[in-house]
Amino acid sequence: MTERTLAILKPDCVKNNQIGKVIDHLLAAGFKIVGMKMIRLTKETAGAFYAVHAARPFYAELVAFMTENRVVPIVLERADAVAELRRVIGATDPAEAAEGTVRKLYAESKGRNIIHASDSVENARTELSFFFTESELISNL
Ligand code: 3AN
Repeated sequence: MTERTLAILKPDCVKNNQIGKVIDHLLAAGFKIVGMKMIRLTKETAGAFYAVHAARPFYAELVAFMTENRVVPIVLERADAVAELRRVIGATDPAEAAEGTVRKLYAESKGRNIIHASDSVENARTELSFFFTESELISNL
């Protein structure tokens, strides 16, 4: 079934000029871009986005990293988008990510891992509305 999911190109991706390469990879994997913007997260907005991780030991590091440069939230559409994007980006730790995945190709470490992807259909819905209004995501006729 056609689904939407959220990717975020993280500050390391923006800083290293890898936006184009990663977007190319996603398009080649059959995703259609239906929303995209470049923004700078604040400590408050990054903290709210990652609120589920608030109790984890790496939370402060994660919020600091996500605010160190601009990020590019992207809404992606295709069949089984949520599961497919998780497969295409690879494991959280690039050292454990499968060959040919975005994180294996471009990421540096578990903390600085280039891209975020929603991990469930329900979370995708919440995360899309965190960054985009309804009118920004209207389907093309
Ligand atoms: P994923 O991004 O693959 O869904 P999660 O949900 O386990 O991974 O973690 C959310 C984010 O927290 C990761 N993208 C990563 O940037 C960061 N993170 C996860 N584990 C660690 C860790 N052990 N040390 C530093 N940062 C981490």
